[in-house]
This record gives sequence, C-alpha cells and structure tokens, in this order.
Amino acid sequence: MTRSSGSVFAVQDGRSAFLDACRGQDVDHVPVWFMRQAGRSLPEYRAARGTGSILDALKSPELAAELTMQPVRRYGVDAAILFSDIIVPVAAVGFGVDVEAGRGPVVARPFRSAADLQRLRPLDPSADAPYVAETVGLAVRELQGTGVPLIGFAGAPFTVASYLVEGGPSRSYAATKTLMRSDPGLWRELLDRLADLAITSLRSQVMAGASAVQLFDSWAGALSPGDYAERVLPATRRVFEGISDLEVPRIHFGVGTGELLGLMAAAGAEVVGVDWRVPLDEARRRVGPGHALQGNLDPALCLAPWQVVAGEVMEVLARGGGVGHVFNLGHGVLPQTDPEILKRIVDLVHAADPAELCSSEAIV
Ligand code: 1CP
Repeated sequence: MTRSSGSVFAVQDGRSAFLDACRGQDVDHVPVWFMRQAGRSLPEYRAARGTGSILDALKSPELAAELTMQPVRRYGVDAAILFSDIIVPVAAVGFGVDVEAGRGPVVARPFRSAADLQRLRPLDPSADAPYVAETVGLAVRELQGTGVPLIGFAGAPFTVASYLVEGGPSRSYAATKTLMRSDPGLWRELLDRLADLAITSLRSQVMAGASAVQLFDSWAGALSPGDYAERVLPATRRVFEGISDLEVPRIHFGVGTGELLGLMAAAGAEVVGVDWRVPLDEARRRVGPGHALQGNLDPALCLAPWQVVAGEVMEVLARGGGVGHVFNLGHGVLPQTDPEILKRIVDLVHAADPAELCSSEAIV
C-alpha cells in the first residue's frame, strides 16, 4: 500500500515518527532527514548566509535558526538539525580554530604537547557560546506544533581531535595516529577534554529544547578496530553516558565504519548511523539487536537520474525493514545536489508502508 505523499505525515497525531523510530517503536511512516540538509545546496541558504566564517554567522541566533528551519519548510523532513558546527565548542573556549570557506576547520597552532591542553578549558555554555542555546530556543519555538523535533549535535572526541592535531582536514590522519601511539597518556587526556566539551555542549542543547542528539564521529572509519576499541571508544562511551539521564534518543554516526559497527553499537547510543558501504540488513546483523539504524543512501547517487534514485531509495527502505529505521543519506548532502530531488526522496519515503517493508524480507 502506498499513501499520498507529503510532509503532513511528520506531524500526524502530534507524534514524532523520528523519535519513535529512534526508540524502535512502530511508526506509520519511515522518518527521514538529511545530514547537511541546510547549506550550499539550498538557494535560500546561499541568499541568507552571506559571506564570512560560519563561526561568525552562528553568533546570530536569528540567522542560525532561519538556516535550521529552511530545509524543514522546503522538504517536509521529520527532524530539524541545529545549524552549527562540530568545531563550535573548541572555538568557544579559545583553542584557536576557524572554518575556511571550501575547506573546513583550520587550526593555526595544531595540538602538539601537554601545554596545548591549556587551550581546552571546560566550556561554560551560557558565557562562552550563549548563541547556541538561543538558536535552539528560537528554532524549537518555530517548530512548536509541527511535531518536528530538533536534533542537537556535537563532534565525537576522535573526529574533533583529528582537526586539532592535523590543523585541518586530512586524508591520512598521520599526525593524529602518531600522537595516539607515541604519547598515549596525552592522547587520553586530549580525548577526555573533548568528551567533556561534547557532554557540556549536548546537555545545554537538550536543556534549551533539543529532542535528540547526534554525535558525529565522521572520521572514525580511518581507524583499525583495535585502535578504535582501545584508544577512542572509551571517550565516546563517556559522552553517551554523560547524557544518558536526559533520556533523549542518541545517534552515533561515522563514515567508513563498516568494520567498527559492532564496537560503535557498544558505545551506548540508541541509533547507529551507517554509510552507504554496508547494506542496512547486513549493518543490522553487525550492530546487533536493540538498536535503530540511520542511513544510508549514497549522497552521490542523488545526482543520478530520478529513476535511479527512486530505485535506490526503495532498496534502502526494504533493507531497513520499516521498523527502527531512520532514513538518511550515508553522509552529508553534496553541495551540487538538486533540492527538488531531495524533496522527491522525502515524498517517496513517506509514501512507503512500514508494515509492508517489514514483511518484504529486504528483497528488492
Ligand atoms: O558556511 C560554511 O562555511 C560552509 C560549510 C559548512 C557548513 C554549512 C561547514 C564548515 N559547517 C557547516 C554546518 C554544519 N556542520 C552542520 C549543520 C548543517 C546541517 O547538517 O544541516 C553540521 C551538522 C556540521 C557538522 C560537521 N562539521 C561535521 C560532521 C558532519 C560531517 O559532514 O561529517 C564535520 C566533519 C564538520 C567539519 C566541517 N565544517 C565545515 C566543513 C566544510 C567541514 C568538513 C571538512 C572536512 O572535510 O574535513
């Protein structure tokens, strides 16, 4: 059975299909949102954003809340994600980091020694970055009555550490892995400080009204299972434990993490994000019972002809099985993506009947 499409399903009965799916509960439609749903793929983003560093743009809660809302209005997605960046807490405590247009986070003086820990003092959200909670408040107020929850987020200790140690985006993570192995004590301290920053930041976002959180360990897939388990997982687990009392669904996401999915599932989040490299039915086997999955359409395929995209969407839905599945891309929306395609994906996902997906045995 298919139903007429449209974003009204996001608000049916005042329940949130997104929150229900995160908790593994039955849903009347598979919820969908997109990582990087705000941003350069949207003409209204390019018009509103202006130039200059994103870190300055975020200091205007009105602008950041507007950028948070734009994809909700355009696509009818089942969740909003706060417009912010994983680098905000370290920037706010004065580590010395900026975001370069077209490149990403850059650090003038990369993390090298114990002395650099002094640049990572604890975060006081209301004094250091009051604009984050203000943005959450404004966005949540605008979302009120729509049934669309706001997702708060933070960078996981490893991924944030990789920027601080490398000084910018990296392909090899050579400096990060070198520090991890040459000075394990300092590495642990660095990750512990970053875990504390993530906990404080996530707690303040939830206190301000966020209904779920995602921890982005985008680059954890660069690690071997052994390094991940011993040198990264403990700090990540501490982040999830540090917010467990808030009782909001927690999503744990990384790219290229096929070999780490079982370990990631042990970190404590309700939902595990999966990129496009592992089909969701196989990911479910690796993650084990008791978790919802989020993913996992290849963002590059959104540039293909619609018939191709539609076929892939149906395959992801079938493998997701309809229950405990939050539809998303395997990573962020590419800037050259046609927004109209994303809208059609939302409508197609909303039109599928979860009960039928459940019985389709993941065969397309
Ligand atoms: O305005 C700009 O400067 C353009 C680029 C941009 C944008 C739109 C950056 C710089 N950050 C953001 C916003 C952002 N970042 C959001 C909110 C938008 C949304 O999802 O709708 C989120 C969730 C992030 C999180 C983020 N930042 C991650 C995790 C997600 C992921 O893509 O894996 C990471 C790794 C970053 C670092 C970062 N910030 C910006 C860029 C270009 C990058 C990636 C750099 C790299 O490839 O290493």
